[in-house]
This record gives sequence, structure tokens and C-alpha cells, in this order.
Amino acid sequence: MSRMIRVGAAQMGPVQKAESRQAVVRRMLDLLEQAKSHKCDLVVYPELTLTTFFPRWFMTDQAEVDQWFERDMPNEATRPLFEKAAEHGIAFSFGYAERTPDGHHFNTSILVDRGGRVVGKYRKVHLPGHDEFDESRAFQHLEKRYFEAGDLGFPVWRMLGGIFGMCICNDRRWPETYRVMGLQGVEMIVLGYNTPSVNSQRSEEGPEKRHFHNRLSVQAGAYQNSTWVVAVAKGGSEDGHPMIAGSIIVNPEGEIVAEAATEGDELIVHDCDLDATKFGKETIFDFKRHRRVEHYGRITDQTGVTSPPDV
Ligand code: CDT
Repeated sequence: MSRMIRVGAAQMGPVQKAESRQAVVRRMLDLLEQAKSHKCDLVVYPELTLTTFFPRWFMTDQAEVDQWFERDMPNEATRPLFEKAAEHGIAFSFGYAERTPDGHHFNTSILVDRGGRVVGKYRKVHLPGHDEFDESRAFQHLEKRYFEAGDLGFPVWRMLGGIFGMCICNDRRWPETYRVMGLQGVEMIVLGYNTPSVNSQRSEEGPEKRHFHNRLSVQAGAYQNSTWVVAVAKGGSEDGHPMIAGSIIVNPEGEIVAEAATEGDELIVHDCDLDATKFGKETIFDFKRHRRVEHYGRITDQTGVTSPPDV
């Protein structure tokens, strides 16, 4: 079986608050058709693809909040995507807000195989932001209000002849995210993001620095675990709130091999050889030979910083 996978990173432009799921899915289908014409094996869409990035809005009415969540997947709005992708034999991944039957709320992404079957589910672990209205911020980021921290860890799945993992947006800034998947032999991590173009708590931190941190985090995660990473943005201005675009595909040496040029709906395509992960995994990042877990206890024993005592 070939280990070459043609990946389409399906960046999405803004999704306005008033835009329906059906309209968004039509845009996803357009990108899927482009992917078909490029003979892609896999298409990756962003975090919370189906809606605007609603955690920027402060809401107190749970019924209003729940309107942004999906109770089933696939559902009526997304079924055309599942059916068309299966017809084309294209695997895909996208993010959405998940409400479970017993009332839990997660920022979720799924991995769907060529036959339209959901083979993997991931729930965002590192939720950024805050849970109450914060008047000191230029705008709100209320993920901690609307979502619970993911309860599934960082699993990986076999698909398309390789080993795949997922994470979501802020997760990409945390080395633990990649390493937990790296320790399971991950060969391709797919992730979506909605990153505001300006830091809400530091106005001088604009798009240039935001792109820098995006690339820095993704490239480091790829290199240090010798894995492909496909990082896909929602970009442009959602109801006056600009987000960086800059979707990238990064190879196992940490190099950017494809990058979006616009802030809108845009497919970037790259042939990813999963066997290119082998060299790093068998040499400098051969974990079995080189990791020294006896010195890593703090990584799982503590969260905050424990400074040395004053002298
Ligand atoms: N959606 C999401 O996780 N956004 C965060 C913003 C955090 S502010 C640095 C991100 O990591 O891009």
C-alpha cells in the first residue's frame, strides 16, 4: 500500500453570526469538489467550522448557547458533506461544538474515513480564555464558559495506511499535545484553529506576531515528534472580529511545505509521504533510546510553576 497521501487543507474564510449551517456546508462542499479535482485523499477543515467563533459572544441563556452546538454527527445539515465525500472516496476532518445526549459541551473534531464513517473523535483539552465577562479585554474569549475540557485524551487512529491524531487550536501551543501522540507513533496530526489577529489583552501584539507563534508552535511540534502537521485556519473578519488565516502544512522536519495565500476559502494541497516520518523517529527522536522519563515527573505531577525557595 502506498504511503503517499495527498492532503487538502481547506481553509475557510469568515463565517458570520447570521450564516446558516447549510450555507457553510455548501462552502465546505465547494472545497471538497476542488479537493476531488486535485485527487486529494484527505481534506482538513478548521475548528468550529460550522458556525462563527461564538465564544467571543457573552451569553447567559443556555438555550441561546445550545443553538451553536450539534447534538448528532452527522446531522441534517452535514449529511450532504458526509455523502459527497464518501461518493468521492475522500476522508475528512472538521471541528464543531458538540452537545452530548447527557448534556455535556465540548469543542470537538472528528476524523471520517473514505467510506464516510466517523473513525475518530477528539475533544479539545487546552481551553483558552475565561468563563465570565472580562471588561479588561478588547473582546471576549469565553471557551472556558461554554466548553468542558476534553475527556478523551490525545488518541491516534489508523486510517489511509497511516497513524493519525487530532488537536484543536490552542492545543497546538502545548508541547505535551504533540508528545502524547508522538508516543503513539503519530504520522500526521490534523488541527483546526480560530486565532484572533490581535491579542485581546495586549493590543500591540498583532497579526505578524500571531503568525509567528502559530508557525513556531506547529513547526516545533512536527519536528520534535517527526510527524506531519496540517494546521487549518478560519480567517478573515467575522462580524468585525479579524482572525489570522495562514493555514500551513508542515513536514516531519518542521518545514512549511504549503501555506495559504488568502484569508478566504482556499484549498492548499500537498503530497505527504508518511514514510518521511521514519528517519526522525529512528534517529534523533527515537524516543525509546533517548527519552529520560526519570527526569520528567513534573510534567504530569504539577500544573503551575513551583519556584525555588528564596535565598
Ligand atoms: N480558538 C482558540 O483556541 N484560540 C486561541 C486563542 C488564544 S489567544 C492566544 C489560539 O490559541 O489561537
